[in-house]
Amino acid sequence: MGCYGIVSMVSRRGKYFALLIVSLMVLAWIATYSGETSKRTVVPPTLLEYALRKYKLKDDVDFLTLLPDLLKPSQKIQCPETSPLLKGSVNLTFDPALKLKDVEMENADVSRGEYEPPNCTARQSVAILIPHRDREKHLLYLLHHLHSFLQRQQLHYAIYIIQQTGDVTFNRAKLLNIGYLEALKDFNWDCFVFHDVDLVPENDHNLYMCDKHPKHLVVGRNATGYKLRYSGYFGGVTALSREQFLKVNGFSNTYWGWGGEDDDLRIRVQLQRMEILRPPADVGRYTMVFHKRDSGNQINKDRMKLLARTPQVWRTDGLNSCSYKTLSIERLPLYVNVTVDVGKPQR
Ligand code: UDH
Ligand code: MN
Repeated sequence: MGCYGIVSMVSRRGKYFALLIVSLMVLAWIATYSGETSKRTVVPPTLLEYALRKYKLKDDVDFLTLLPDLLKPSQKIQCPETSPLLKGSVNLTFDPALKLKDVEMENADVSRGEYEPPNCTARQSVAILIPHRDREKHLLYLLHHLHSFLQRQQLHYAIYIIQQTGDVTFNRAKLLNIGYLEALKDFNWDCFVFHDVDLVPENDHNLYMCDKHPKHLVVGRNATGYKLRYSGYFGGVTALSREQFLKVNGFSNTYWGWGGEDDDLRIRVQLQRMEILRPPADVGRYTMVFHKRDSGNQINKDRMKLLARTPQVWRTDGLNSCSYKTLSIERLPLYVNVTVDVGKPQR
Protein backbone atom coordinates (compact mmCIF):
# COMPACT_ATOMS: atom_id res chain seq x y z
CA MET A 1 0.00 0.00 0.00
CA GLY A 2 1.39 3.42 -0.98
CA CYS A 3 1.77 6.50 1.11
CA TYR A 4 -1.59 7.87 -0.08
CA GLY A 5 -3.33 4.63 0.82
CA ILE A 6 -2.11 4.84 4.42
CA VAL A 7 -3.07 8.51 4.77
CA SER A 8 -6.57 7.93 3.42
CA MET A 9 -7.03 4.87 5.66
CA VAL A 10 -5.91 6.82 8.73
CA SER A 11 -8.22 9.71 7.93
CA ARG A 12 -11.12 7.35 7.23
CA ARG A 13 -10.50 5.70 10.60
CA GLY A 14 -10.30 9.17 12.12
CA LYS A 15 -13.71 9.99 10.66
CA TYR A 16 -15.30 6.85 12.06
CA PHE A 17 -13.68 7.56 15.38
CA ALA A 18 -14.99 11.14 15.42
CA LEU A 19 -18.45 9.88 14.41
CA LEU A 20 -18.42 7.42 17.29
CA ILE A 21 -17.41 10.10 19.79
CA VAL A 22 -20.11 12.47 18.52
CA SER A 23 -22.81 9.79 18.82
CA LEU A 24 -21.65 8.92 22.35
CA MET A 25 -21.83 12.61 23.29
CA VAL A 26 -25.34 12.88 21.85
CA LEU A 27 -26.39 9.80 23.82
CA ALA A 28 -24.95 11.25 27.02
CA TRP A 29 -26.65 14.59 26.30
CA ILE A 30 -30.03 12.93 25.72
CA ALA A 31 -29.65 10.98 28.98
CA THR A 32 -28.80 14.12 30.97
CA TYR A 33 -31.52 16.17 29.30
CA SER A 34 -34.30 13.65 29.89
CA GLY A 35 -33.11 13.17 33.48
CA GLU A 36 -33.46 16.91 34.14
CA THR A 37 -36.77 17.54 32.50
CA SER A 38 -38.64 14.57 33.85
CA LYS A 39 -38.00 12.99 37.23
CA ARG A 40 -40.28 10.16 36.02
CA THR A 41 -37.85 8.70 33.50
CA VAL A 42 -35.43 6.04 34.64
CA VAL A 43 -32.46 6.51 32.34
CA PRO A 44 -29.95 3.66 32.14
CA PRO A 45 -26.31 4.79 32.11
CA THR A 46 -24.81 5.39 28.67
CA LEU A 47 -21.64 3.65 27.55
CA LEU A 48 -19.74 6.84 28.34
CA GLU A 49 -21.08 7.04 31.90
CA TYR A 50 -20.49 3.33 32.38
CA ALA A 51 -16.88 3.57 31.22
CA LEU A 52 -16.17 6.64 33.35
CA ARG A 53 -17.46 4.85 36.41
CA LYS A 54 -15.93 1.45 35.71
CA TYR A 55 -12.45 2.82 35.09
CA LYS A 56 -12.87 5.60 37.68
CA LEU A 57 -11.84 8.32 35.22
CA LYS A 58 -11.83 12.03 35.87
CA ASP A 59 -12.35 13.35 32.36
CA ASP A 60 -13.17 12.09 28.90
CA VAL A 61 -9.59 12.52 27.64
CA ASP A 62 -8.69 9.36 29.50
CA PHE A 63 -11.81 7.76 28.11
CA LEU A 64 -10.53 8.20 24.53
CA THR A 65 -7.38 6.23 25.23
CA LEU A 66 -9.53 3.41 26.64
CA LEU A 67 -11.99 3.33 23.77
CA PRO A 68 -10.21 0.65 21.68
CA ASP A 69 -10.14 -1.57 24.76
CA LEU A 70 -13.82 -1.00 25.43
CA LEU A 71 -14.80 -1.91 21.88
CA LYS A 72 -12.74 -5.09 21.88
CA PRO A 73 -14.88 -8.18 22.49
CA SER A 74 -14.32 -9.65 25.94
CA GLN A 75 -11.60 -12.30 26.10
CA LYS A 76 -13.44 -14.19 28.83
CA ILE A 77 -15.89 -16.95 28.00
CA GLN A 78 -19.40 -17.00 29.42
CA CYS A 79 -19.80 -18.83 32.72
CA PRO A 80 -21.45 -22.27 32.39
CA GLU A 81 -25.21 -22.59 32.80
CA THR A 82 -24.70 -24.55 36.02
CA SER A 83 -21.84 -23.34 38.15
CA PRO A 84 -19.37 -26.10 39.07
CA LEU A 85 -18.90 -24.39 42.46
CA LEU A 86 -22.39 -25.12 43.83
CA LYS A 87 -22.59 -27.18 47.02
CA GLY A 88 -26.35 -27.66 47.43
CA SER A 89 -27.69 -27.55 50.96
CA VAL A 90 -25.14 -26.19 53.45
CA ASN A 91 -25.03 -26.14 57.23
CA LEU A 92 -25.28 -22.50 58.29
CA THR A 93 -23.46 -21.23 61.36
CA PHE A 94 -24.24 -18.08 63.33
CA ASP A 95 -21.24 -17.43 65.52
CA PRO A 96 -21.95 -14.61 67.99
CA ALA A 97 -18.22 -13.80 67.98
CA LEU A 98 -18.16 -13.14 64.21
CA LYS A 99 -16.71 -9.70 63.31
CA LEU A 100 -16.97 -7.56 60.17
CA LYS A 101 -13.18 -7.78 59.76
CA ASP A 102 -13.46 -11.60 59.55
CA VAL A 103 -16.04 -11.36 56.79
CA GLU A 104 -13.91 -8.80 54.96
CA MET A 105 -10.93 -11.18 55.11
CA GLU A 106 -13.03 -14.05 53.74
CA ASN A 107 -13.97 -11.84 50.80
CA ALA A 108 -10.75 -10.24 49.60
CA ASP A 109 -12.03 -10.37 46.00
CA VAL A 110 -15.04 -8.21 46.78
CA SER A 111 -14.34 -4.54 46.25
CA ARG A 112 -16.72 -1.70 47.10
CA GLY A 113 -19.49 -4.28 47.57
CA GLU A 114 -19.05 -5.65 44.05
CA TYR A 115 -17.70 -8.92 42.65
CA GLU A 116 -17.11 -10.47 39.24
CA PRO A 117 -16.11 -14.09 38.61
CA PRO A 118 -12.39 -14.10 37.76
CA ASN A 119 -12.39 -16.69 34.97
CA CYS A 120 -15.64 -16.26 33.09
CA THR A 121 -18.22 -13.64 32.19
CA ALA A 122 -21.27 -13.90 34.45
CA ARG A 123 -24.60 -14.67 32.81
CA GLN A 124 -26.31 -11.90 34.76
CA SER A 125 -25.38 -8.76 36.68
CA VAL A 126 -27.42 -8.69 39.85
CA ALA A 127 -27.98 -5.96 42.42
CA ILE A 128 -28.94 -7.27 45.87
CA LEU A 129 -31.04 -4.66 47.69
CA ILE A 130 -31.43 -4.94 51.47
CA PRO A 131 -33.68 -2.58 53.44
CA HIS A 132 -32.15 -1.88 56.83
CA ARG A 133 -32.38 -0.08 60.14
CA ASP A 134 -30.75 -1.12 63.36
CA ARG A 135 -30.19 -4.83 62.55
CA GLU A 136 -26.37 -4.84 62.52
CA LYS A 137 -25.95 -8.41 63.77
CA HIS A 138 -28.37 -9.79 61.15
CA LEU A 139 -26.52 -7.84 58.48
CA LEU A 140 -23.20 -9.33 59.55
CA TYR A 141 -24.54 -12.91 59.42
CA LEU A 142 -26.13 -12.28 56.03
CA LEU A 143 -22.96 -10.77 54.53
CA HIS A 144 -20.97 -13.74 55.84
CA HIS A 145 -23.21 -16.26 54.08
CA LEU A 146 -24.45 -14.32 51.06
CA HIS A 147 -21.11 -13.26 49.56
CA SER A 148 -19.81 -16.82 49.26
CA PHE A 149 -23.26 -18.03 48.15
CA LEU A 150 -23.33 -15.51 45.27
CA GLN A 151 -19.73 -16.24 44.33
CA ARG A 152 -20.50 -19.94 44.12
CA GLN A 153 -23.24 -19.01 41.64
CA GLN A 154 -20.63 -17.19 39.50
CA LEU A 155 -22.59 -13.95 39.40
CA HIS A 156 -21.49 -10.42 38.78
CA TYR A 157 -23.17 -8.74 41.74
CA ALA A 158 -23.15 -5.87 44.19
CA ILE A 159 -24.83 -5.64 47.60
CA TYR A 160 -26.65 -2.42 48.47
CA ILE A 161 -27.83 -1.71 52.01
CA ILE A 162 -30.54 0.95 52.02
CA GLN A 163 -30.57 2.52 55.46
CA GLN A 164 -33.57 4.44 56.73
CA THR A 165 -32.50 7.28 59.08
CA GLY A 166 -34.48 8.82 61.91
CA ASP A 167 -37.28 7.17 63.85
CA VAL A 168 -40.18 7.62 61.45
CA THR A 169 -42.12 4.35 60.92
CA PHE A 170 -40.14 1.92 58.74
CA ASN A 171 -40.98 1.81 55.02
CA ARG A 172 -39.48 -1.35 53.53
CA ALA A 173 -41.04 -0.92 50.07
CA LYS A 174 -39.90 2.66 49.58
CA LEU A 175 -36.35 1.75 50.63
CA LEU A 176 -36.35 -0.96 47.97
CA ASN A 177 -37.57 1.49 45.30
CA ILE A 178 -34.75 3.81 46.31
CA GLY A 179 -32.27 0.94 46.11
CA TYR A 180 -33.36 0.21 42.53
CA LEU A 181 -33.07 3.87 41.47
CA GLU A 182 -29.69 4.38 43.17
CA ALA A 183 -28.15 1.09 41.98
CA LEU A 184 -29.04 1.93 38.37
CA LYS A 185 -26.90 5.06 38.69
CA ASP A 186 -23.88 2.75 39.15
CA PHE A 187 -24.54 0.11 36.54
CA ASN A 188 -27.27 -1.14 34.23
CA TRP A 189 -28.06 -4.21 36.39
CA ASP A 190 -30.05 -6.99 34.67
CA CYS A 191 -31.67 -8.28 37.79
CA PHE A 192 -32.66 -7.05 41.26
CA VAL A 193 -33.01 -9.23 44.35
CA PHE A 194 -35.11 -7.60 47.08
CA HIS A 195 -33.84 -9.19 50.27
CA ASP A 196 -34.80 -9.08 53.96
CA VAL A 197 -31.73 -8.76 56.17
CA ASP A 198 -32.64 -11.67 58.45
CA LEU A 199 -33.19 -14.39 55.83
CA VAL A 200 -30.23 -16.60 54.98
CA PRO A 201 -30.51 -19.00 52.02
CA GLU A 202 -29.67 -22.61 52.87
CA ASN A 203 -29.22 -24.07 49.39
CA ASP A 204 -27.13 -22.48 46.65
CA HIS A 205 -29.20 -24.09 43.89
CA ASN A 206 -31.63 -21.29 44.73
CA LEU A 207 -30.33 -19.06 41.94
CA TYR A 208 -30.22 -15.31 42.51
CA MET A 209 -30.90 -14.66 38.83
CA CYS A 210 -33.92 -13.33 37.03
CA ASP A 211 -36.19 -15.32 34.78
CA LYS A 212 -38.98 -14.73 32.24
CA HIS A 213 -41.32 -13.98 35.15
CA PRO A 214 -40.78 -12.49 38.62
CA LYS A 215 -39.41 -14.98 41.13
CA HIS A 216 -40.26 -15.57 44.78
CA LEU A 217 -37.32 -17.32 46.38
CA VAL A 218 -38.54 -18.02 49.94
CA VAL A 219 -40.67 -21.13 49.70
CA GLY A 220 -40.10 -21.90 53.36
CA ARG A 221 -38.25 -20.80 56.43
CA ASN A 222 -37.18 -22.66 59.54
CA ALA A 223 -39.65 -20.74 61.76
CA THR A 224 -42.68 -21.91 59.74
CA GLY A 225 -41.67 -25.52 59.19
CA TYR A 226 -40.37 -24.64 55.71
CA LYS A 227 -43.93 -24.17 54.39
CA LEU A 228 -45.11 -21.31 52.20
CA ARG A 229 -46.76 -18.86 54.63
CA TYR A 230 -49.88 -18.60 52.45
CA SER A 231 -50.61 -19.16 48.80
CA GLY A 232 -49.69 -15.92 47.05
CA TYR A 233 -47.06 -14.97 49.62
CA PHE A 234 -44.51 -12.78 47.83
CA GLY A 235 -42.37 -11.47 50.72
CA GLY A 236 -38.90 -11.97 52.14
CA VAL A 237 -36.77 -12.41 49.02
CA THR A 238 -37.91 -11.78 45.43
CA ALA A 239 -36.07 -11.39 42.12
CA LEU A 240 -37.36 -9.15 39.32
CA SER A 241 -35.51 -8.11 36.19
CA ARG A 242 -34.90 -4.41 35.55
CA GLU A 243 -37.73 -4.41 33.01
CA GLN A 244 -40.19 -6.42 35.12
CA PHE A 245 -39.76 -4.05 38.08
CA LEU A 246 -40.09 -0.97 35.84
CA LYS A 247 -43.20 -2.43 34.20
CA VAL A 248 -45.03 -2.68 37.55
CA ASN A 249 -43.77 0.80 38.55
CA GLY A 250 -41.88 -0.79 41.44
CA PHE A 251 -43.34 -1.02 44.93
CA SER A 252 -45.94 1.34 46.36
CA ASN A 253 -44.38 4.09 48.50
CA THR A 254 -47.37 4.32 50.83
CA TYR A 255 -46.96 1.28 53.13
CA TRP A 256 -45.59 2.46 56.49
CA GLY A 257 -44.98 -0.19 59.14
CA TRP A 258 -45.22 -3.96 58.85
CA GLY A 259 -47.22 -5.81 56.20
CA GLY A 260 -49.04 -5.44 52.90
CA GLU A 261 -46.30 -4.03 50.66
CA ASP A 262 -45.34 -7.51 49.42
CA ASP A 263 -48.96 -8.38 48.59
CA ASP A 264 -49.22 -5.05 46.80
CA LEU A 265 -46.26 -6.00 44.61
CA ARG A 266 -47.90 -9.34 43.83
CA ILE A 267 -51.05 -7.52 42.69
CA ARG A 268 -48.95 -5.28 40.43
CA VAL A 269 -47.28 -8.34 38.92
CA GLN A 270 -50.65 -10.03 38.35
CA LEU A 271 -52.11 -6.88 36.77
CA GLN A 272 -49.34 -7.15 34.17
CA ARG A 273 -50.33 -10.77 33.56
CA MET A 274 -46.96 -12.00 34.74
CA GLU A 275 -46.64 -15.25 36.66
CA ILE A 276 -44.72 -15.91 39.87
CA LEU A 277 -42.03 -18.56 39.73
CA ARG A 278 -40.65 -20.42 42.76
CA PRO A 279 -37.81 -22.90 43.22
CA PRO A 280 -38.65 -26.43 44.42
CA ALA A 281 -39.47 -26.61 48.15
CA ASP A 282 -36.21 -28.37 49.06
CA VAL A 283 -34.23 -25.59 47.37
CA GLY A 284 -36.13 -22.45 48.43
CA ARG A 285 -35.24 -22.91 52.10
CA TYR A 286 -34.14 -20.11 54.42
CA THR A 287 -33.06 -19.73 58.02
CA MET A 288 -34.53 -16.62 59.60
CA VAL A 289 -32.36 -15.21 62.35
CA PHE A 290 -34.71 -14.97 65.32
CA HIS A 291 -36.01 -11.50 66.15
CA LYS A 292 -38.90 -9.71 67.82
CA ARG A 293 -41.02 -7.04 66.18
CA ASP A 294 -38.94 -3.87 65.88
CA SER A 295 -40.06 -0.70 67.53
CA GLY A 296 -40.82 1.69 64.66
CA ASN A 297 -42.30 -1.09 62.50
CA GLN A 298 -45.70 -1.71 64.03
CA ILE A 299 -48.40 -3.58 62.09
CA ASN A 300 -49.85 -1.38 59.36
CA LYS A 301 -53.58 -1.29 60.13
CA ASP A 302 -54.36 0.42 56.80
CA ARG A 303 -52.90 -2.34 54.70
CA MET A 304 -56.17 -3.95 53.58
CA LYS A 305 -57.56 -0.56 52.53
CA LEU A 306 -54.38 0.19 50.60
CA LEU A 307 -54.43 -3.19 48.87
CA ALA A 308 -57.97 -2.57 47.63
CA ARG A 309 -56.91 0.54 45.70
CA THR A 310 -53.76 -0.86 44.10
CA PRO A 311 -55.39 -1.48 40.68
CA GLN A 312 -56.41 2.19 40.58
CA VAL A 313 -53.19 3.78 41.83
CA TRP A 314 -50.24 1.65 40.76
CA ARG A 315 -49.52 3.79 37.72
CA THR A 316 -48.90 6.92 39.80
CA ASP A 317 -47.65 5.42 43.08
CA GLY A 318 -44.29 3.74 42.70
CA LEU A 319 -40.90 4.28 41.09
CA ASN A 320 -42.17 7.31 39.20
CA SER A 321 -43.33 9.07 42.37
CA CYS A 322 -40.58 7.98 44.76
CA SER A 323 -39.18 11.15 46.34
CA TYR A 324 -36.45 10.97 48.98
CA LYS A 325 -33.27 12.61 50.13
CA THR A 326 -29.97 10.75 49.79
CA LEU A 327 -27.88 11.60 52.86
CA SER A 328 -24.77 9.58 51.98
CA ILE A 329 -23.43 6.82 49.76
CA GLU A 330 -20.45 5.00 51.25
CA ARG A 331 -18.66 2.36 49.21
CA LEU A 332 -17.52 0.02 51.97
CA PRO A 333 -15.54 -3.15 51.21
CA LEU A 334 -18.51 -5.52 51.46
CA TYR A 335 -21.48 -3.33 50.50
CA VAL A 336 -22.63 0.02 49.25
CA ASN A 337 -24.22 1.82 52.17
CA VAL A 338 -26.98 4.15 50.96
CA THR A 339 -28.43 6.28 53.76
CA VAL A 340 -31.70 8.03 52.99
CA ASP A 341 -34.42 10.19 54.42
CA VAL A 342 -37.67 8.60 53.18
CA GLY A 343 -39.87 11.40 54.49
CA LYS A 344 -42.97 10.61 56.53
CA PRO A 345 -46.49 9.27 55.99
CA GLN A 346 -48.90 11.76 54.43
CA ARG A 347 -52.17 11.81 56.28
N1 UDH B 1 -36.21 -4.03 58.82
C1 UDH B 1 -35.11 -3.43 59.44
N2 UDH B 1 -35.28 -2.72 60.57
C2 UDH B 1 -36.51 -2.55 61.15
C3 UDH B 1 -37.62 -3.16 60.53
C4 UDH B 1 -37.44 -3.91 59.38
O1 UDH B 1 -33.98 -3.54 58.97
O2 UDH B 1 -36.59 -1.89 62.19
C5 UDH B 1 -36.04 -4.71 57.52
C6 UDH B 1 -35.20 -5.96 57.59
O3 UDH B 1 -34.54 -6.14 56.38
C7 UDH B 1 -36.25 -7.02 57.82
C8 UDH B 1 -37.36 -6.54 56.88
O4 UDH B 1 -37.30 -5.13 57.00
O5 UDH B 1 -35.80 -8.30 57.50
C9 UDH B 1 -38.75 -7.07 57.20
O6 UDH B 1 -39.12 -6.78 58.56
P1 UDH B 1 -39.34 -7.93 59.64
O7 UDH B 1 -38.16 -8.83 59.65
O8 UDH B 1 -39.65 -7.28 60.95
O9 UDH B 1 -40.61 -8.70 59.12
P2 UDH B 1 -41.03 -10.19 59.54
O10 UDH B 1 -42.23 -10.50 58.75
O11 UDH B 1 -41.35 -10.07 61.11
O12 UDH B 1 -39.91 -11.13 59.50
C10 UDH B 1 -42.53 -9.56 61.57
C11 UDH B 1 -42.50 -9.36 63.09
C12 UDH B 1 -42.02 -10.56 63.80
C13 UDH B 1 -42.66 -10.76 65.13
C14 UDH B 1 -42.11 -12.02 65.75
C15 UDH B 1 -42.90 -12.50 66.89
N3 UDH B 1 -42.84 -13.92 66.94
MN1 MN C 1 -37.87 -10.95 59.74
